[in-house]
Amino acid sequence: MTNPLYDTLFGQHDQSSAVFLHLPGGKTLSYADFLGMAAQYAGYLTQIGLTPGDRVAVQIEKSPQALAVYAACAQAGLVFLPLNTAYTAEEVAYFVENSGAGVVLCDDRKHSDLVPIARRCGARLETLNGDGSGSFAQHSEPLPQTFETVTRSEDDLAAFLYTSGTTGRSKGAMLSQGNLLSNARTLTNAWQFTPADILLHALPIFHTHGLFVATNITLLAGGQMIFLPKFDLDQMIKEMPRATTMMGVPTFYTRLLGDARFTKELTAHMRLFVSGSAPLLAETHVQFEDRTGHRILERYGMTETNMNTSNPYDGERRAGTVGFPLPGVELKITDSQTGATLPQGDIGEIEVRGPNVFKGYWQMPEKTAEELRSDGFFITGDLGQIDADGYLSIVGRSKDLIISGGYNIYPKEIELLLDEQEGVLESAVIGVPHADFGESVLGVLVAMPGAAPDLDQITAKLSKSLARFKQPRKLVILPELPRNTMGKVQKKALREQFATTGW
Ligand code: MCA
Ligand code: AMP
Repeated sequence: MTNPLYDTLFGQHDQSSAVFLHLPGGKTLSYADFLGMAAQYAGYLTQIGLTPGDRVAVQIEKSPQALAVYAACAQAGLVFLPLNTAYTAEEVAYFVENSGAGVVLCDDRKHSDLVPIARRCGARLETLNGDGSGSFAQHSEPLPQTFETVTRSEDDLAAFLYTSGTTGRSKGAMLSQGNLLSNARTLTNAWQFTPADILLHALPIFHTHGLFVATNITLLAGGQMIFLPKFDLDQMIKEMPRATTMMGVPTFYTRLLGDARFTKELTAHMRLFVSGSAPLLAETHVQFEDRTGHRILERYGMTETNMNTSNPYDGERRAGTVGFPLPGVELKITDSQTGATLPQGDIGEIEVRGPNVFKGYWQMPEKTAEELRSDGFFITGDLGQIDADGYLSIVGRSKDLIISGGYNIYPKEIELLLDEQEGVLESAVIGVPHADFGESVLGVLVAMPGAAPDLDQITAKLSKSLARFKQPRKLVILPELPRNTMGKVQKKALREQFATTGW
């Protein structure tokens, strides 16, 4: 095998006229046509001088073309670096600079903002729009629909996914071909995916869930995807009858349950519903079963590790738990201070080891060493407890993290910006309960003596720097922040204070 990731996920289909994607408007795209487009992209990326290991940063709308860039990177041995389409130019600048990307692909709307950034970073800027148009597509179009796959090994890097950090600086998680492949194989088996599966795909494809979980499994199994540009309740309900499986964040499930058209009849033919990326309330699990007769299969993963645990396909899917370690994944609950393994039933830090665990953070050896032990165990920052039957529950987080609608938001990044604003002495950002997104962002400010910070002006300023989903939904001013005797801000006390305010 010359290139394990490409050959296993993509190359196996290169002569296949079977449908890969169902697209809006009733169009379909076959595996062979998809791979022909990917080969043209691989040809162009190589023609412009990229060589194996170079990074390709991509901030484009969800489309077959966007997925073909992923395939092209695998085929040409390049590192695929997808970015949230909601990121501002300021945020993108950091990723391009930090990764040293050789090429940046964006859509027409972002182009003028990214020109100076690409120039400063010495990256080539090309456009690729959601409808498939753009300079990248134009330049690739005349090239052959075949490309000689570049030889790679399982240890070679396939993707960087940036994850924010508790220090406020994003870190590029380096994922190898072997990381992605091992998880794809494990999950395809665990969840019994076959060529007969049609996955209803409404997740974004710049994160692990929509890209490596949903897409890699479908590719490996040779199935099909109903590829929706985003979650849209009407579309989900319209397309459900054609699907066999669906994957989503908890917000997908609560939104579906909130619609009277989502009935037992609509889902009777479905084989599997998977949830992850954020905690699924046990109450949602129960309501879903009452309404549809299906028990949602909840699993647990991270950008750095892909999927770690899953409820069983056969056997009891236990509400409020994330199931058992997947085959090949070792999991232990440890004391956060000493690292010692705790007795079964105790609450502690979740640590995982296996072929799924990433290779470290790009050019951040110290950060890597803090989280990835020398024996290969990764310290997840999640707090867990294993019950007598071996089911893992996630009971909290040791890391300061907010998960809103499945997107991770690190308070520190927002606090650093708030602290710079006029009249602000200090700030604390917390997650407060939100009926739709699970959690949403609240910014608590303390004013400088005699100052009266202008909250509207601060909100407007943040919108230039931060993606919309990270922006506080509300800012409040307190006379002081609660602190413990060591002077550390007590976020738990703040969360309790604002828990019932209903944002
Ligand atoms: C959109 N908005 C959000 C979010 N999404 N605000 C906070 N949190 C969000 N997640 C903003 C919009 O910009 C808009 O701003 C307003 O909220 C309302 O947007 P709405 O139309 O309701 O949102 P939407 O477009 O329907 O999106 C909601 C969504 C989406 C469907 C839940 O966020 C989504 O697809 N989330 C999935 C994220 C995901 O794939 N996570 C996996 C990470 P305005 O107020 O200006 O109108 S991978 C991972 O976590 C690990 C590895 C794992 O285990 O999977
Ligand atoms: P990310 O950094 O986007 O990869 O997010 C990973 C984090 O999402 C994990 O560390 C958990 O805190 C959270 N997460 C993922 N799946 C679940 C789940 N099923 N239940 C609770 N939290 C989850």
